[in-house]
Amino acid sequence: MKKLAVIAALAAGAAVAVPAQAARPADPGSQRSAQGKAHEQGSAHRASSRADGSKGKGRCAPRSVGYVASGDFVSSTLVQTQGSDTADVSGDDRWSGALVVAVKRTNHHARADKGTTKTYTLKDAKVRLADRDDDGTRDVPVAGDRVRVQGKITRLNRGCEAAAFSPQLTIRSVGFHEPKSAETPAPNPAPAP
Ligand SMILES: [Ca+2]
Ligand SMILES: [Ca+2]
Repeated sequence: MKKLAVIAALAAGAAVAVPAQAARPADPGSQRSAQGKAHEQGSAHRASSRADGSKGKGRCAPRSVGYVASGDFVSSTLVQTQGSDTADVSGDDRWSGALVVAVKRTNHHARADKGTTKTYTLKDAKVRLADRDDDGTRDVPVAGDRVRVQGKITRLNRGCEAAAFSPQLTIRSVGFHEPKSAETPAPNPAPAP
């Protein structure tokens, strides 16, 4: 009877042990897959933190740089928005509206507009008009006058995600001058053959 009981116990033990052994090979596999998942999550996390870094603050935040362009005045819809009540003071004068310029020269940050006819939108910008006839009062500009615009434009550093970025241009001041050809004599024409 005792023997049988032992055998039964062994059998029972074996019976218990078999599923345990059968289950064991699955464990390292599931551990591996769990490790694999953890590893994948880790690299995904690193990748997302890289992506966040390229979009967020730090070196990929848009920064403001100087914008300077000059060329020929084409047309404008500028109206004076500030300072008209102090006719004897021009420093407080501000103008808003559209200003169309045939851009000929630019600084580095405005180079994309060189050679184009660009419409600038001004909001309370300083505008210095030229005294075309030297009578002491500044005059309305005419097409062909020289004009120079200055302001700020936002840009991204090289290597930053630029797909969703559009530069913001703010013109702060505009200066008009008479055409150069009216002030300086034209160069001598080439002698006829
Ligand atoms: Ca004024
Ligand atoms: Ca004048």
